Order: sequence, then structure tokens, then C-alpha cells
Amino acid sequence: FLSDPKSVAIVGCPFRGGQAKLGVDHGPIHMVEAGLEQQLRDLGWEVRFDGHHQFEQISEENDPPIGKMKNPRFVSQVCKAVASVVSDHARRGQLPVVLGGDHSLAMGTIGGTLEVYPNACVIWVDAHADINTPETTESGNIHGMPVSFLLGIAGNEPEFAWVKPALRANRLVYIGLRDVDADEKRILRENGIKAFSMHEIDRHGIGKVVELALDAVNPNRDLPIHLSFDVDALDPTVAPSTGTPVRGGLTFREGHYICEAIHETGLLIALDLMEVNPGLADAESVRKTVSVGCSLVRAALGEALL
Ligand code: Z70
Ligand code: MN
Ligand code: MN
Ligand code: MN
Repeated sequence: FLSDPKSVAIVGCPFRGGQAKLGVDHGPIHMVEAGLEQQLRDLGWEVRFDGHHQFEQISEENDPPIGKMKNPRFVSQVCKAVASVVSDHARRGQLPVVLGGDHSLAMGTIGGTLEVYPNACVIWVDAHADINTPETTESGNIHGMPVSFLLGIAGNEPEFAWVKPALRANRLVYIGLRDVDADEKRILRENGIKAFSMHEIDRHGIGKVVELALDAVNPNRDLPIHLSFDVDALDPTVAPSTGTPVRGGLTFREGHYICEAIHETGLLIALDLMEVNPGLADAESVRKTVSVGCSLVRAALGEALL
């Protein structure tokens, strides 16, 4: 799927409109300043840094809630712009590495991927399912809803009419879930969406779980893969600087194993690394989280290969 020489485009998305906490918009800047660009070059990739996208801010007074959804116009406009950036890179055979920013951005990243690779499957690594609808959300935060829009189960919402329901339920699989709302559990069940929670990881081990996850969405190992990695999938001892840390998460190695195993398939065509929030903790926790974020990206792009 990718051009030769293999090329990645780092897309910084300093955006926090999908949730309430300050600081997550600084995630991409910190990861780039940690040297991610050169680290990927050292792995043999041709790297272009696409910059930190500047999004036209819509002030809160001009962006009142639609139903329970907070900052709907701002989130919608940013995700639409991100979709076009991601699809442009994908069309050129470049692998977009999108640095968030909050996870509402996945509407844009996955939307952009599916424009170019309509049969791509999505591996969503997260403590949360992010599959609330504008009806079921309790928080009103759109970073808890992107998957419902991508699946086309979010209901008729004119502001988000541009999001095509391009993701099929049988092309989506979760790994790492442990904080899922009751309505989200119902939505997962009703749509037959495969999910491997921390419970399954404890039972089978991460190696088996990744194999089962790939069997579920990519049985013949021939479909392109979009990996959307929320850093809060990792245990808070490993990645403390994130908006919604949930204990009992992936170890450092389990997180890396997922990325390495997906790299090994040779099918990875897009990667999101979301929810790094350098504003939320002490300097050492920030350093640790930014560093593990870069390290996951390197793992997905082949670092462990001997
Ligand atoms: C909750 C909601 C969420 C991330 C929190 C939480 C969603 N289900 N996602 N932190 N990254 O607000 O819908
Ligand atoms: Mn900062
Ligand atoms: Mn998420
Ligand atoms: Mn999460």
C-alpha cells in the first residue's frame, strides 16, 4: 500500500475541543520536541514533518452545545480538516502518524483513511470505547463519541453530516478496554463489535489477544490496518499524563507488543497516538508519558526488528 522508499508524514494536531481538560493540545509539540522525527528517520523511514496544524478557534459563545455535545462546531470543523490532510498523505502512499490532541480527532483520521482505503480495518487501543452517541453520552465530551459517528449510529446530526458512515462494525476491534459506560456496552453488543478488555488480556496473554483481534477484523491478513492508540490504554504507572487515567491498564511491554505485532503484519497504513496531556502532571510524569508515546510510535514503525 505504501510508496517506496517507505515514507511517513507526522501530523501534529494540537486540539482539545473534544474534552474539557487543558493541556492535551500540547501533546504533539512535546512529542516532536522529544525528537520523534529523527527517531523515525533512524529506523529507515523517509519522514516529513507536516507541522502543527493551526485550527481556527471557534469561541465557546459562538459554539453552544447541540443537544449534550460540547464544542460541536469546533470539533466538527477540525476533524473535517484532519480528514483531508490524512487522505492527502494516504493518496501519496505516505503513512500518516497523527499526534493528538484528544481522541475526537479520530473522526478525522479514520474518516481520511477510509476515503483512500475503504476496506481498511481499525484496531482501537484504549481504556475507553469512545462509542457513545450524542444521545447516550453523559459527559457531552465528543472524544467519547468518535466511533459512533464513523459507524453511522450517531443519529442524524447536521453539523457532522460530512462524516461518512464508512466503518463497518466487523472491521473494528478494541484492545485494552476497562472503563466502558453501560450504554456503550449495549452498543458494542448490539452491533456485534469484537472487544478484548483487560480481562481477556489477563486470561489469554497479549500475544494471543492480538492474534485473535487480527483474526476478527483481518482474517486473511490482507486488509490495510489503521491503528488508533489512546495512550490511556497504558497503565497510569506507565503513562500518567493523560486526561482520564484508569488503573489496571496495559504494561509497557503489552502496549509495545501490540504495536510490534501490527508492524509485523506489514499492513499498517495509518497511526494515531492520542491523549498525551503534558499539562496534567509533574515534570517526571510528563517526560515518562511523552517518551512512551514516542516509543509506541517507533514500535509500530519497526523498531523492534532485529
Ligand atoms: C466517557 C465519556 C473518555 C477518553 C475519557 C469517557 C470517554 N465514556 N475517553 N477519556 N480518552 O465521556 O463518554
Ligand atoms: Mn507545553
Ligand atoms: Mn480514546
Ligand atoms: Mn481513553
